Amino acid sequence: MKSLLLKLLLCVALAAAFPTDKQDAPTGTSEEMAENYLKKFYSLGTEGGPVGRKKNNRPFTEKLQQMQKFFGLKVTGILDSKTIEVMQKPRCGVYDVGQYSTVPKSSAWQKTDLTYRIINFTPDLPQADVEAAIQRAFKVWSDVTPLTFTRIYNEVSDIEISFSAGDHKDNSPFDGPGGILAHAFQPGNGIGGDAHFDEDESWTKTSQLYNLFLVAAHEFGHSLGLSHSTDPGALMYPSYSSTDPNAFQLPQDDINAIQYLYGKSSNPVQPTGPTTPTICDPNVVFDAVTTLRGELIFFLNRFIWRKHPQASEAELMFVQTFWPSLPNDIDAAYENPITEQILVFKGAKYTALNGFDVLPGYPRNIYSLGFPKTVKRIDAAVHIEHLAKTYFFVANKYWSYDEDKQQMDKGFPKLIRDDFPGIPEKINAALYYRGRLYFFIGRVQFEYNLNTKKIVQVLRSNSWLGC
Ligand SMILES: [Ca+2]
Ligand SMILES: [Ca+2]
Ligand SMILES: [Ca+2]
Ligand SMILES: [Zn+2]
Ligand SMILES: [Zn+2]
Repeated sequence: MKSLLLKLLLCVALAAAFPTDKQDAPTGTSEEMAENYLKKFYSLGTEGGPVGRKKNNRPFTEKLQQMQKFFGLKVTGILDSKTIEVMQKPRCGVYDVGQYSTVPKSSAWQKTDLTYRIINFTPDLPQADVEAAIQRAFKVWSDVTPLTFTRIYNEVSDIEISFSAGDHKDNSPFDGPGGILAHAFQPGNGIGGDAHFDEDESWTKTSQLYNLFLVAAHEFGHSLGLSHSTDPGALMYPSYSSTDPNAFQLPQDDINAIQYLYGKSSNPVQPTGPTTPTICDPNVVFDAVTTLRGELIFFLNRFIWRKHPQASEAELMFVQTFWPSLPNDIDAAYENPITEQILVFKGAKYTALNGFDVLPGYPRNIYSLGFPKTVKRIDAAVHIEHLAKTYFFVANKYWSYDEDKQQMDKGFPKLIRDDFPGIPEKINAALYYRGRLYFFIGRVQFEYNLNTKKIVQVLRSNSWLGC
């Protein structure tokens, strides 16, 4: 039941992702929702000026624009469907103060050895799993700073951790399942530093919603004095992002923010973290590119860029937002339009996806496709629709797989340079789109005509993303 619900949620989110160009007329309920959202997270109505829902109400429009700017949306001041979609995402209950790259040092603890206490436990997980998630969430921050965190049991600590539902006597009631997941208070006495988790959520230790470690690591960032980041790849981004909890590394944006407050770690090797790609970064090298039911998906470490042919802009999201069980840093991917499956390769394993579902029985071994044991990973894969063949590229060779017979064609591997003259070795990704073949090699792509066996043009890799 839970997985069905999750699927439904995903489908709704995906269906909403590419609305037609016309603005949705906001209904009474979405305006009310938006007003509540801006009151909670953008202090609408608390900074003077009347609160109202009239369309020309300036504070409302200004706050809406502030919110759109924060989330990198088009700043229109209009409650369009994209804005509503972002507002409906589950998130942290702490307000989004604005576009700060740093927070004032005065908001930090004036000591580095901090204590925490777990006041109560959620029934969703065994106690040991809650303890492990919380310990690991603190380690995220102690790994990159001089901070230490010691658990105490019988007296009041700096960071008091509790699970509660609805009103829990701090003027910031929780809201039932979804919506606000947790909140935390900035450093200080009493409630300062404390972190509260909404017991109406289901807490997990997996990539199922909601992973306690990921949410706790975010909340402890507030407990230490951080505010929200506008970087969609940052841990301190306000909305919950499904990322692989096991592969989690603190992003560089968060490292910079916490080190500004507390200084660097005493570790001789300073830890660094992943950065979030910007759409037109000329240095972008894609891991893999595939079509997905008319859209294009560009894999890039822990992200995908998703581009609909009718949309002017591509959307950046975590790989696991689409496919919770898929790993980061994949090697190759292709869509078989007959089976409507996407095959995703990493190392000697591959997984089949049907839309947003991982098919049962996967991952499988690539040797079941007919590769010799000498092949440890695939550089790129592409399906050529009118031939019903899939080409796999490995170093300077390629294989041809017959999708009808479900076997490798005889006489392969062949040398890439013999059959694709002019195409360099070591292909990063390949795509067949509207009758043309594209080879992505480093920062560029070669558009290739299969019939004439000629390179048509050389483009920048990210020209697909509107760059
Ligand atoms: Ca909630
Ligand atoms: Ca619960
Ligand atoms: Ca690749
Ligand atoms: Zn937060
Ligand atoms: Zn609270």
